[in-house]
Amino acid sequence: MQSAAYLSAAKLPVLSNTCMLLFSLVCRAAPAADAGRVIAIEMGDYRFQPDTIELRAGVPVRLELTNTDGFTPHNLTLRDAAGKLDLDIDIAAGSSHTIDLVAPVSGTYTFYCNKKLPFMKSHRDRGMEGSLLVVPEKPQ
Ligand SMILES: [Cu+2]
Repeated sequence: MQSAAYLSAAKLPVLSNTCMLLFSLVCRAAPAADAGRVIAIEMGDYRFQPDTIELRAGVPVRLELTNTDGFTPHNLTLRDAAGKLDLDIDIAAGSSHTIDLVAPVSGTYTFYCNKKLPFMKSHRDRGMEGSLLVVPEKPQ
């Protein structure tokens, strides 16, 4: 499945208008890589791979989220206190979803999976968490 963030709201009711606030990704190893970049994130075995992603503020990048587990649903939740980032994307086992994003504000954000079965540790508590580092749009 593939859709821009602003189009996915209909398919993902949990994604609100804030999805129009796209955010960009720039890999930690190559922060200069910019628009048009695709970052594949695998979700499986209670991990995000990679679990550290560096983005450049204001630059659109595509995220390809893939749940590599055969049975367990996962999720990507990413919110900041100011409400500029508000993602809550469920990915069924064995499924993928693509989203185009732009991070508007530099900073460090935590993303995680919000899944939890009753009487079990949450996926986040089992380690399904990562860091999103958004660097300023122009190198300083
Ligand atoms: Cu999960």
